[in-house]
This record gives sequence, C-alpha cells and structure tokens, in this order.
Amino acid sequence: MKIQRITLREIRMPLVTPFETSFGRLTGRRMLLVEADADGVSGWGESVAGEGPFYAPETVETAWHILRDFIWPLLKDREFASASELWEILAPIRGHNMAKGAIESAVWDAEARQKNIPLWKLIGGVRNEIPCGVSIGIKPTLEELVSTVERELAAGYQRIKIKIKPGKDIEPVETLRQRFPRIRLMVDANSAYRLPDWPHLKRLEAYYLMMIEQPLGWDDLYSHAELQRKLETPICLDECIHTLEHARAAIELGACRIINIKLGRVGGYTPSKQIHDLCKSRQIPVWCGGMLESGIGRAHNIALSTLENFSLPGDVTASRRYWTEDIIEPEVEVSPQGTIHVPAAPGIGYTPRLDRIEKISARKEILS
Ligand code: OSB
Ligand code: MG
Repeated sequence: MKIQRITLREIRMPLVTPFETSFGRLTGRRMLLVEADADGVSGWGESVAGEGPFYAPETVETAWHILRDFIWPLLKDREFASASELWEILAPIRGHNMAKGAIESAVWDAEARQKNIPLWKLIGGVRNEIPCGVSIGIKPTLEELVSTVERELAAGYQRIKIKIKPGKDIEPVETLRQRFPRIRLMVDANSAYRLPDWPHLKRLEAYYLMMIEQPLGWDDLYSHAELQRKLETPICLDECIHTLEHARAAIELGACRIINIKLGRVGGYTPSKQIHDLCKSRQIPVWCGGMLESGIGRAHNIALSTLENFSLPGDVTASRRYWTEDIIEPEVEVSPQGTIHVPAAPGIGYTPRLDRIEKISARKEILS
C-alpha cells in the first residue's frame, strides 16, 4: 500500500443540545477529518481532539500541525504491506495519539475497501450487533436529568452514564436510583476529584453503580490505585490510559477493574487492539468510549466494538442524539433493544457524504 495524498478538513457541527462535563460545556464541535487516498480508494478517519486541551493535551490545531508537518513526511512515498504497520511507522513521534489515530483509522478503512470487506472483519471482530449505552451531560435541574434518562431508556439504551462533578454528584445519582431502581447506571467524573475526596466518592457506593469512570487526575494512576483499594465499586479508567504501558501499569497497580478504550486517545486500531488483548488476558472488561464524534468517528467506534472483549455497552449511539444531520449515509441507528447492527458494506460500512462535508468545512488542506 501507498498513500498518494491526504486531505485534511475541519468541519463544524452544532450539537442538538449542549453537552456539559466537569471540564466544560460544548454547544458544537470542530472536528478534523482525514481522507487518505491509497491506490485508488479513499479511507476516512476523524481526530477526536477537542477545541481546547481540557480532556487531553491535544487540540484541533495541534492535530493539524502534527499531521501536516510530521506525520505526512513520514508517510509520503512510503510502501507498507498493511495498515497494521502504521503504528510502528509513526512511533518516532511521541504522543499526539489523536492525530495518529485519525490517519491510522483512515488507512484501515482504505485497506478494507481495497479488499472489499467490512473493516470490522479485517480487524478480527466477532459480533455483528453491539450493545449501546448513553453518556448524559450535567443537567441544570434534576427534572431535566430524569426526563432525559426516561427518553434514553424508552429508546432502548442498555445502560445510563451520567457526568458528575463536585456539587452535582450524590443528589443526581440518588434521584436516578430512586426513580429507576433496576437500570444499569454509572458515572463519569472526567478527573474532577482528588484522592482526599475519597470519603465523598464512597457515598456513591450506596447506589449500586456499575462503575465510576475516571474520578481522579487525568494521568494519576497511583491515586486511582489507592482509591480502588477503598472502594467496592469498580473504577473504570478513561483519560489515564493513553498507552499500552499505562494500561499494563494500571492493571498491575490495581488502579482500575474496567478500561474504556477510545481509538483517538490511544492512537488507532493497533494500540486499541493491543490494549484490548492485554485486558482480555487479565480478565479486565473493556468498552468503547465516545467523543461526540461525527458519523466517521462513530463508524470506527462501531467497528472497534466488535472485538471480543468489548463485553460492556459502550458510549456508541445513534447519529440523531447529537446531530440534526450526520455526514454519513445511512446515519447510525439504534434498535429498540439498544443495539447497533454492524454494517456489512466494505470499509467502515457507511458512505461519507462529500457534498455535505464540503459544505460544512471551515478549512481544507491537501497534502501530496
Ligand atoms: O469522558 O467519555 C468521556 C465526551 C467528550 C469528552 C469526553 C467524554 C465524552 C463523553 C461522550 O462521555 C460520549 C459520547 O460520544 O457519547
Ligand atoms: Mg470518560
């Protein structure tokens, strides 16, 4: 394989409703899309880098810079046998996983299209239907939270995750547990607490949560290990796990019992699969996280979720939860049972709508 050219585009999409986490409130997204032309087919990827460095250090701007000035020079004129080699080719660049993940996933899509098979089969996926949960942002009132949860349960979603932060934690969880005694419920703090807050976090244990996601510092494995020893509820790590080595350290330290894998956070399919395989061998369940992706990133999350050890419902949901109009065809739909049927078409299995993508592009750069 050889990549003849890549096209970077920044698209802007307004969210159907604002999304609030402990690190900020979003009313829309700016995403960097990568289109890779390889031997007559094009593959698509999406960088999940945010507008600012608040979830992780990368931003749309840093991803653009790294793709143009460092990744493309490594890939230009380079022959490789398969997308599985990209991760090693990009190894001289330290970090910048979201930039790497965008191009790496695009090349996997291109390879699957060349072979005329679905991407999920190319990566070794084992299921053609994936279970789905939802991530619900911090709401201004408890009434709004309850009605949102009601609506998502009615749509079929199999587990509910709510975002929490200090002052908006015990009460929302208690309210939901009273109102919905039997649902699968979890919380995500996006690093809003510190270890001395542990007695407060321990109060959440009264509400039978499936897990508490990323309660402490974004790169603080040691404190999570301390906290996990004080809690019965499993800790799930998100932000902390940006490499295979961090995943191994987290497991060995006892810093978590579950891991959320995001393609962009770890740098693509190859590191995602490595972390997945490690977790499988250590009986650590994984699930696929989301980053408010457009249809392109969403399609990749669906493919990734077909790997065997993705045994818990992920944050992979219908296009319409976030977008009035998505950029792929068909849009992602969720069944009344709260599952997504994995598409059988080649590559990511959805067709990027180039006309619409061009229309909402704020900038574009072709590298060849
Ligand atoms: O921590 O999982 C997270 C969105 C943006 C940044 C971080 C996170 C999230 C979500 C949304 O929880 C998941 C989704 O795409 O539905
Ligand atoms: Mg999270």
